[in-house]
Amino acid sequence: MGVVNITPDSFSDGGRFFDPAAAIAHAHKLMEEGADLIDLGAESSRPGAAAMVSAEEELRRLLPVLQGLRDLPLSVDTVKPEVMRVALAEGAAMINDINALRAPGALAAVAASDAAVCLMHMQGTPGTMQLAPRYADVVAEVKAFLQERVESACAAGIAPERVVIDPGFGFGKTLEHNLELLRRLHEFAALGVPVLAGWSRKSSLGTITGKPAGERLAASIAAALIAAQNGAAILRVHDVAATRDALAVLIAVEKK
Ligand code: HH2
Repeated sequence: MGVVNITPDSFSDGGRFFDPAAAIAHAHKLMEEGADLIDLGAESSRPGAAAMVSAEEELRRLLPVLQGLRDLPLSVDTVKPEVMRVALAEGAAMINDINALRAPGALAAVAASDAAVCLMHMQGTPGTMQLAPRYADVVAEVKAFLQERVESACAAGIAPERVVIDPGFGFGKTLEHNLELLRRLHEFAALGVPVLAGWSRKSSLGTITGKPAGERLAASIAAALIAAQNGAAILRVHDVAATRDALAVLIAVEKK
């Protein structure tokens, strides 16, 4: 899954693809590099992000890009049912919700379509989530949350074949929490649906390497490969070509 943020303020690529033509060109580039799916985000969820943008503003950013990329498999990264409904009507293949369809009306919006959905775990909200993340057992708590959300999605009429789960690296988690989740990612297979992992350029990698977001490629690839080895079926990344090369080596080794 290649990331295209149509935002002025995303933590790693904010402003680069705010112009619809730049976003469209970047999505095509990521597909040429080997992405299977493009994740379009029109609202930043970075830690400490200011007030959410309105649904109108999110759609104003999103629509020209969605309409310009009709031929590609698209995921739309949004927490708002209004935005989900429009994205699905425009043909989005997946809704990627960092809020796991908890907003009123979100389950129904996805249930009314045939699209896939990614249910992600987050403790708190983007504005506050990194202030004091706390868990007794991070893997058990994230798993229990995701299990409940998968059950809610199924109860709302979303077939389990349409559901993907994501522990939400960096969303209300310390470095230690993120590492524990990565180390034990294979335990999420017990929920019976594919696992998505997003480590690309995240601040935990900055803490480990001491590098700013623009210099975290090697660290991102290392984390992506560990996630793949630990069972992730989908990797959410900004750097598709380099991740593809790394994955090709893993696949070659595992083929034997
Ligand atoms: N991470 C980000 C955004 N959306 N969705 C899922 N399912 N999993 C993630 O780990 C995830 C996500 C944050 O990264 P980015 O899109 O680069 O930044 P921003 O939220 O600032 O736009």
